[in-house]
Amino acid sequence: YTMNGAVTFEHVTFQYPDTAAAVLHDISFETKPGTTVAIMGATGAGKTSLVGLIPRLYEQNAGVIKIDGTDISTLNTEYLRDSIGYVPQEIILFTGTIRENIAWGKEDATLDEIIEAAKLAQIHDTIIQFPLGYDTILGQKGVNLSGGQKQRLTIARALVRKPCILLLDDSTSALDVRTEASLLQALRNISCTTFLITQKISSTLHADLILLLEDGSLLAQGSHEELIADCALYQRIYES
Ligand code: M5T
Ligand code: MG
Repeated sequence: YTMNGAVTFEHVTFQYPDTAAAVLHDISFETKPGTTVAIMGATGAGKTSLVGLIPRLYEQNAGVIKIDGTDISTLNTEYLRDSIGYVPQEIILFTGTIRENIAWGKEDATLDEIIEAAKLAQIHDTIIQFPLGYDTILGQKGVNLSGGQKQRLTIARALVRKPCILLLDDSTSALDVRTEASLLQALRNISCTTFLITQKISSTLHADLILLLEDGSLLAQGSHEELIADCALYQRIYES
């Protein structure tokens, strides 16, 4: 079957094997398929750790994580990671063409699939302005992209695998508000459940669910309107 991408955390607690204290405490939330979930919180709050549990990069110590109602610990990890696109916080591009960089990890991707992913990631128009287009070489020997262009290229790399769930770890920090909004809308249109780690209020405004983490705990969750009404920390972030 293919995933709908409804993710549920039930009382999830997590500690890295080599650390003394838990970095996530009793996290519970529920997402609907195809929606946008923004994850906010100060540095070290546990944002990267939380999304890493979804493709089972780590195993939680307590609690249950479900996708479409199925406990992910019962799912084949290869299947799970095939269905989940992960754009890590550290961008990795290599010397090679744009086409090769997008297809990295899915070398059998056709040019049509690469272009489709680049369009969704809002980077196609930039790519076709280079004289060599998708054959443009990146890196020391070639073109140097801006921070936001690199981010969108790595998002395209995740999208070429046609994920049902997309994890964006700070991957839109360098994008302007309009480009980010177009990206999120494009992901909604293909019904891809999107977890967006962000420090920007502009990204949370259109999220269906905002998770606000503080020291590994879920301080608040809800829509922008709900958090503005109920959560003092969110109000402070909004006003700053
Ligand atoms: C949360 C610790 C980290 C922090 C806490 C990735 C990682 C993190 N930690 C480890 O002990 N080992 C690891 O491999 O876990 O860290 P985080 O989830 O990375 O926090 P964040 O993503 O909210 O922070 P940032 O800076 O990316 O905004 O105590 O030491
Ligand atoms: Mg992080």
